[in-house]
Amino acid sequence: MKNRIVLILFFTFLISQGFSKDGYKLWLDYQPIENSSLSNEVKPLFGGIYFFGKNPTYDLIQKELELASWGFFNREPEFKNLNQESHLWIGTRSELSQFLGLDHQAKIKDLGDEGYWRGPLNHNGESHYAIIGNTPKGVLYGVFDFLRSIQTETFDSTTEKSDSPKIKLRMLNHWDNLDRTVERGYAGFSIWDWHRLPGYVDPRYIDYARANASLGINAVSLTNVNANAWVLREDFIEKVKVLADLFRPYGIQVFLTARFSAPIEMGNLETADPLDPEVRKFWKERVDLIYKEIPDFGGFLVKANSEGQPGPHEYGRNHAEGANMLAEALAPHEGIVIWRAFVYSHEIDEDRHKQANLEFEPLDGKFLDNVIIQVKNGAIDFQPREPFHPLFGAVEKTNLGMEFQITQEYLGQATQLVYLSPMWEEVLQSPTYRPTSNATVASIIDGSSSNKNLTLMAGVSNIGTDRNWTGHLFGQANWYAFGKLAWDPYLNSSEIAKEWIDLTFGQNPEVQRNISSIMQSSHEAAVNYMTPLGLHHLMGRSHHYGPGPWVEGGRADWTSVYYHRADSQGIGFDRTSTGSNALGQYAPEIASNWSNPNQIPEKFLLWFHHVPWDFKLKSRRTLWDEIGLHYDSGVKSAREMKRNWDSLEGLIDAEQFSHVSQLLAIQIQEAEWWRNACLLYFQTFSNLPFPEEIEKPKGDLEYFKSLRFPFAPGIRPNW
Ligand code: GCW
Repeated sequence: MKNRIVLILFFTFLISQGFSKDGYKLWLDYQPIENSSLSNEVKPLFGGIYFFGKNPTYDLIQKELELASWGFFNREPEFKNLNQESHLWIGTRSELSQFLGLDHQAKIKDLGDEGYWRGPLNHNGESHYAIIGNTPKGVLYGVFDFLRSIQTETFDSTTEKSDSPKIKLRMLNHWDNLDRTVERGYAGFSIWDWHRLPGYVDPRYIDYARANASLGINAVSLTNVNANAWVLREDFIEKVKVLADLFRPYGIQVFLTARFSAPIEMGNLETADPLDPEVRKFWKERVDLIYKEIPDFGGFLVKANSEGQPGPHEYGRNHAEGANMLAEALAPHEGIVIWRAFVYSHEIDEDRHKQANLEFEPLDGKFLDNVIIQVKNGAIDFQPREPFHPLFGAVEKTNLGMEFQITQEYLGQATQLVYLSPMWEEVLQSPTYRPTSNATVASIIDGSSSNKNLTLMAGVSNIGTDRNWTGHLFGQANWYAFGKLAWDPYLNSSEIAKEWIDLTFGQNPEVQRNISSIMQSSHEAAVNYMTPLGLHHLMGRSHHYGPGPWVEGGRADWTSVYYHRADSQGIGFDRTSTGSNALGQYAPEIASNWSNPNQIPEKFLLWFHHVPWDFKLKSRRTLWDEIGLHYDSGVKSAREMKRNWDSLEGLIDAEQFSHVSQLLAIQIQEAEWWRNACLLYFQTFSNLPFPEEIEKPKGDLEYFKSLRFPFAPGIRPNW
């Protein structure tokens, strides 16, 4: 007993001293530098820092360097004058112009507003190390990269590095409600403490901004796309202003979601018709009011005419008329409208897969320049794996942005370790064949093949009030990878993972190898035990937690049976020309290739084809057997992930170890539950025995069907 108390006191002490790794510090945990040659190289830089200017961004860079110096060396950094011994030079190109040769000047200028250059700089026989941007924001990004290179032990004072983002808006979308619940949030409540704002400023806001800035995330939309007009009231704008003021020096612009019916709800108008002069006046005045408080306000993110949200269709107007009305109000202030393409209507009896293209293709060329259409990565809804959305490449004149979901609504929520970057990479690297023959999704959203300047990658946030921000420690890796890909959509997931592992778990090669293999296999594992071979939308109704392939009744495209279409003959959704022909919305190269069930990549087979149970796959096995093998292999991978993790006991921080180990045990149970429930259910259609090689599904289908989760997190209010 006494020993236990001593132990508890010891842990409490560790936590209070910040020794224990509870995840709060994210990837910005500046640990002592153990490598002595690196330490010798870096220490003098922290002993002689010189800023070439003064502004709020430099003030916070200074604070970051202080934090880092205490972490790396357990001592205060020294800020010097130019004439004293200054080793680390920090400033913009114009501030340093007299020290830069023409070639340096030109090189840095080309990096644009947000790019940075860092490297050795010699002056009067003295060598310095300089971090230079064209703006303070570029400098900030350079400093974070410099600190990261120290943390990952890749810093080299003799080489130069420059970088600049490929996408203009790199944005988090919070689905946070004003009552602090978070739609599809699995990490506690919203970090926006609206009730205590504007008076109380939670220190978390700063750490949130630091984390985002360290990745180059430069925009956030604070509120749920299922919007509440209340946030546009004066008292709430006061609160938003506090956040905007805090985020500004970190280079982060604030956006809000605009509820289309706000003119009725708060303007006492009878209509929200976008062509009505009073409605236009309402929005113009509201926008002017916001900009008076927040001069660099980003603009509005809008979900309209989708899942019951109000929109222009109520008034016989189209998306362009709706978006343009807001865009006109925002244009004088250089604000933009981000209009979501996630639309599907109750009335239209078309495969939901087709609806965005049906609504947006005819409007190509009708949207104002400050409108960007935000498109989910796939046409259905953030499923464990989706083919890329057919709107990418289908319009030429419209600005298109990407929407990924960082929060794991359909991918294990916060109980499962699923590293999402390989999934995003797969989408980004997909060839679209349009608008140019070598175009990929990445080249459309970074503007290089689509010739657009207004470019965007948005990620639906997985952040909440949990001490470790994301519920599952590995949720941090998804936030991290999203930021990295938004900066450069051509990056490689395993390299991103490596960097995050370095920053989170340190340098031990065995630890790195093991965790990297866990992360890299995790997405395919989840696809296998949830929805292999192109199956989709099999999750439990509304909360989307766990399997529910039997879900039927009510609105068809909210059920599982609508998507898998299993019957005694076979399974899958025929989206070829004999079915819904959603495939016809892709470029002819893709449509013709994928319309053949023997040619389509098998990972998409049942997404586009209804296939007989005895159809032979490339392995020469039947579809039924392959379905069994895939579900089973998913479970086996989950177990392998835990075995790998457990072998790290003693090599990593005990708190991190236990947190993940416990969650992996849950993940195995959930994977088994998925496999058992889905295979037993599908067997009622196939009437075939399970393949020999697999562990036979256990349990009772009726029991699985009877499970209910009314208190699962993240459920939509009134849903
Ligand atoms: O994935 C679905 C979610 C809804 C969400 C919607 C959307 C915000 O289940 O909760 O609503 O997508 O993206 O608008």
